Amino acid sequence: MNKQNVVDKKATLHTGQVITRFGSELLVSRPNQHPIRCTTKRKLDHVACGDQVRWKANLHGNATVLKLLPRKNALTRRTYRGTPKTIAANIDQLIVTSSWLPRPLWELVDRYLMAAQQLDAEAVIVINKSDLADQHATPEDWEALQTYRDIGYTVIEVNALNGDGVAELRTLMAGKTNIFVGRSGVGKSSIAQHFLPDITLLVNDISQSGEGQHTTTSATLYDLGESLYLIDSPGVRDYVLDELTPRKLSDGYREFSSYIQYCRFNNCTHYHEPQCAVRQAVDEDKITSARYQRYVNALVNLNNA
Ligand SMILES: Nc1nc2c(ncn2[C@@H]2O[C@H](COP(=O)(O)OP(=O)(O)OP(=O)(O)O)[C@@H](O)[C@H]2O)c(=O)[nH]1
Ligand SMILES: [Mg+2]
Ligand SMILES: [Zn+2]
Repeated sequence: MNKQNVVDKKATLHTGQVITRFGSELLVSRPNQHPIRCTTKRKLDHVACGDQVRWKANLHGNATVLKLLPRKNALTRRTYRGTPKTIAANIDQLIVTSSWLPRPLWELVDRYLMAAQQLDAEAVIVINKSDLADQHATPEDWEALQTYRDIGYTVIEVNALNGDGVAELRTLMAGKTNIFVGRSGVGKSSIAQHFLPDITLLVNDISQSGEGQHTTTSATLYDLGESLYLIDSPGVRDYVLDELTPRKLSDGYREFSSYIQYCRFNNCTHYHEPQCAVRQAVDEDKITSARYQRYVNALVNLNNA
C-alpha cells in the first residue's frame, strides 16, 4: 500500500461534503478552510459530488474518506457498459436546461422530469439562448414549453450572454441544492458562471453542427451561501439515466396521475389496453398528444431493451 495513504488512527474524524470527484480522488469541503483532497477505498466508488462523508488525515499528508453518510437521494446514469454511475447526491432541485442551439430534445427533458420525480426533488425547466429563439424556435417548440407550464412546471427563458432570466432563476434556487442538467453545449456552465463571480468556469463553443463539446467533465458543487448550493454537471451523451419500469415511466408524466385510477386494469400501461382513462384523456385533449406520444415511444423502447 502507498505509505501516503495510511490513515492516522489517532486523528480526529471529520465530516465534510464532497465537492467533486476525479477518479478515486475526492475533494471534500472543510469549514473555514480550503477543501482537502482525499483518497478512498474501492467500496466507496459510488461516493459522489454532494455526498456527506467522514474523513481522517493520513500519517503523511492528504486524507482518506472512510465512510459515506446516509443520502437523501442520488442522481445516477448508466455507463455504456450498463453499470450505474452516480452523478451527484442530496439534490433538492434539478435545473433541466435546454437551448435553441443545440436544439431542445423534449424526450430528454421528460426524462429529467421523471428523474426529479424519482428523486423526490423539484424541477425547473430552463430554455437558454433566448437570443437565438427567433432564428431556431418552431411553433411546436413553443407548444412543448406551454405544455410544461400547463402541467405545473416553471419554465424560465434565459440568455446567459446578457443575464436575462438569471435573477428569476436565482429566486427559485434559494435555499436549495440545485443541479444543472441537460445535454452538452446548452450553456449550463455559462448560466452557472453568473452565480460565481470569483471563479472562471470552463465554457466551450459548440461545433459547426450545433453539438456541445463535453466541456465540463465532472460534477462540481459550489456553496453560494445562505444554504444555496449549485452543482454544474457534464452534459449527458444519451437518454439513459436510471433503470426504468413502465410504472416509473408513467409516474414521471405527472398529468396522467389524475386519470390512472380510472383505467380498467390497475397494471394498465396506457398503450394498448381497453378502457384506458389516460388514452381517453388524450382523445379529449385533456392530455397533450405530443407528451403522450413521447411516453409511448419511451415505453416501446423500454419493452425492446
Ligand atoms: N448565443 C448564446 N450562446 C450561449 C448562451 N449561453 C451559452 N452560450 C454558448 O454556448 C456554448 C456552450 O456553453 P457551455 O456553458 O460550455 O455549455 P454546457 O452546457 O456547460 O456544456 P457541457 O459542459 O459540455 O455540458 C458556449 O460557446 C457559450 O458561450 C446564450 O444564452 N446565447
Ligand atoms: Mg459545462
Ligand atoms: Zn391506462
